Amino acid sequence: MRICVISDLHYKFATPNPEDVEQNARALAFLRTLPGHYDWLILNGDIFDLWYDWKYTIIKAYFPVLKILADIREKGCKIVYISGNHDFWFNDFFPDQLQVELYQDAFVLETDRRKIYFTHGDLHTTNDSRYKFLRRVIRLPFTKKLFHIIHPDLSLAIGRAMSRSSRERKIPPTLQQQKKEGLESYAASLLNDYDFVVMGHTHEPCVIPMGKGTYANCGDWLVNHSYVTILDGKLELRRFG
Ligand SMILES: [Mn+2]
Repeated sequence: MRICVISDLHYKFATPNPEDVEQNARALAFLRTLPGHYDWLILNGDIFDLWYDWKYTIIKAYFPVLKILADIREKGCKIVYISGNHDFWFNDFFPDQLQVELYQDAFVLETDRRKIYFTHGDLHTTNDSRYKFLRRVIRLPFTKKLFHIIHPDLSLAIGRAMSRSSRERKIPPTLQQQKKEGLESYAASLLNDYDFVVMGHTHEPCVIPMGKGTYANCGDWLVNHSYVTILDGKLELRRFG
């Protein structure tokens, strides 16, 4: 089996500065290399900077990405999408239009004598009860409904401001360290039962042998342009370009 794992692309629906335009373009250039090359594509969270699909509406700036996902599906590759902390408000678009399987927390795949655990990782930062509370509130059916009933242009303007503020807020080194250590210790706790644990969220690519298995982090597409492949049971961290 040929598996490709990507996370933290943070594809923007509004691209006001040249850096964002360049990031989106690079992400697309990479995605265009995928159709026909894999059996499984695992989208491990934070692919879009914000996702919402309304009853009759999707976000048009995402069309190029969705077109490539359709091409990937057409070549017979299965696509699994695990939500991150930027993309969690899914309705029926992905399963109905692209036959993408959605998972809120984690996905397990057993293939080539390997048991693999995929999750974004945002639940596993240590000492982050504030975020865990916020995560629960933001995923409540009521909050989702609220986003649903205001006009998409307005809800996206709010969403954009929120996602920008979370991005521009400098992550203090201690929080980044807590993220990294939290994810590593969560991986360690799983690696007696799994051969590979693959996460994202820290934006720091890594491959770390632990216990009987390996913890890998896909990194990100803002700085590292990195991703993970598992080809016939062999895991590798790669960089694009
Ligand atoms: Mn994240």
